[in-house]
Amino acid sequence: MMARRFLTATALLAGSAGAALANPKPWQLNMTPGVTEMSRQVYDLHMLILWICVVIGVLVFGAMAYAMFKFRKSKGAVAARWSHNTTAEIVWTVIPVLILVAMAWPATKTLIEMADTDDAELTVKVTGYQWLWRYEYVGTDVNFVSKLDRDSDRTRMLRSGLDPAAVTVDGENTYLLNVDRPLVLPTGTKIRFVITANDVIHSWWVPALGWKQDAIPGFINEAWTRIDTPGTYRGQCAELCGKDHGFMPIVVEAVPPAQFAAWLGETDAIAKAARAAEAAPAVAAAPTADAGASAADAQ
Ligand SMILES: [Cu+2]
Repeated sequence: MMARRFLTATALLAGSAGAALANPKPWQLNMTPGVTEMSRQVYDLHMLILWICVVIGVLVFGAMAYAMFKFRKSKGAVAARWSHNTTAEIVWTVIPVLILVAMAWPATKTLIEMADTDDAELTVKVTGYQWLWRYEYVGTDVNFVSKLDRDSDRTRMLRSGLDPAAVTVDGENTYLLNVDRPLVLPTGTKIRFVITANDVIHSWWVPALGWKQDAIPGFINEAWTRIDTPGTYRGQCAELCGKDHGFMPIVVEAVPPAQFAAWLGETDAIAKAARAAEAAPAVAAAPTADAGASAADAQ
């Protein structure tokens, strides 16, 4: 186990720094700072509010412990008899209100920024299904489903006898965390997601991007990202969506813009060729009378 963990750690170090920072590791505590400006803002907010809670906790429990110890009955302490103190009541109302406003201010600023999908350079439509994802690059013919990879799928079968720890990619354990076709995205580009579902509610969640967004049938939700670091970022469906909810992971492959443009161009050309072939099968099969007739009908 130790050796495996060491191997995993080495592989992560050898891989892209972004991925090493962003993907969860065994026994990891705390959130990931992620690989986008927004995910870092979310992380910083989380840390700020965590520390505010720690300070309040220490003060409140410290005061309680001090009072219980210092004014204990065995020392002859006698309880005070008064029941109201207007000054104290104002103070313990106003101070928490000020603290809440001080926390809500930066949180609201981040939420407003997260909701602003204007000026996106690329739009990807994400559709959740039981139990896989469909990705469409709006404005192109690139449209594919992304589902659990074969290794994980075989291993998860009841009584498969296969070892989940043996499902790895480059030394990283990817059991239930890998797909057959990842979502390829460019780095340094504002990408808008329009997210919906075709059957029940799912939720598209990649922790490294800093948000999750519900995929709801009949609704289109929006989100956006701008990924700083190339790498492979893994996520999962985050809304209980049926018996295979745990088997519809998400993989984002972030690549530099030039590499993305080449990938998109190539994939689009293949998709267009496939569509053309699909639209004209009867023409290709023209020698038979039936096919000839249906081709003529289609004209
Ligand atoms: Cu789901």
